[in-house]
Amino acid sequence: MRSERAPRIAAAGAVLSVGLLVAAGVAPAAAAKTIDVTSPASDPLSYRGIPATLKPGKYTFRYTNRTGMSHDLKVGSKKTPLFSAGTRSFTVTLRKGTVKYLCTVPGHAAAGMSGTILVR
Ligand SMILES: [Cu+2]
Repeated sequence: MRSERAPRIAAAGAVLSVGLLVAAGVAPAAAAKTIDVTSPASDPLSYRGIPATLKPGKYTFRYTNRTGMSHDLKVGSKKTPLFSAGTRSFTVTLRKGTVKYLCTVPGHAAAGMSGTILVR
C-alpha cells in the first residue's frame, strides 16, 4: 500500500507556518502580479501577452478583447465570462508544472487561442 501521509503532513506544516506569519503581523505572500492580455482586431483568434514561462505565484490576468467577437480567457481552473468588447479580469494561483490556457468558444482554441504556460 502506497503511503501519501508524509507529503500531506509537510503541506499542512507549510500552511500552518504561513498562518502563523500572518497572525504575527508579518506581511502575507506578495500581491498578485498583473498580466495584460489582448486579442487585437487585426488577429482576432489570438492572444497577445501571455508569457511562456512564469514563476509560481498569484496572477491577475487582465484580458482586453478588441475583436468584436465573443471570447473568453481560461487559465487553469479560472476564466473570464464570454464578452466581445472591453476588459475582464480574474486572479489565479499558479503552481509548479504546466498550465493550459484557452478560449472556450468551440473552434477558437484550435484556431490559435490556446497554449501552455510553464510554471517553474
Ligand atoms: Cu474565442
